[in-house]
Amino acid sequence: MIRYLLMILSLFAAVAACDSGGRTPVVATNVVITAPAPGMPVAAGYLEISNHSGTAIRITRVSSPDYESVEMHETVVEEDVARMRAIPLLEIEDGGTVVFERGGKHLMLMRPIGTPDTVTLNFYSDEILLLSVSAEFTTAVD
Ligand SMILES: [Cu+2]
Repeated sequence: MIRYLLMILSLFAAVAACDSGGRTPVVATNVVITAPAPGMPVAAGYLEISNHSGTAIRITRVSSPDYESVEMHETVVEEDVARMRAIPLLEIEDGGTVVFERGGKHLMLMRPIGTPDTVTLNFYSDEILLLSVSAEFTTAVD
């Protein structure tokens, strides 16, 4: 059995281009960052992103001050073989939610900078910061 302990230190959303009246335009929930396996320079991130901005948003880039590189990936099964594919651009319609989860879309965090125990993820639409999320690593226990 695998048990995941999650502690979200802080969770906040930056202001998107067309915020009106104090409603949070882009919201992240269920943020999970899995601790990397020993000796592996890669961690995975899962979360749900909901768009309440009043217009479609396009996530074009994800970055982190704690990792040299963050990519959006999707696991697809082709001829019974699971493969990962990079997602160059992710559009979320107004009112829509995109789910990053095990076996589906996920974030790959590559090459840690130092030894982070809290990870911040920044989601951009070109140069506009849509969402910033910070979470501790989960601890996976077999
Ligand atoms: Cu991947």
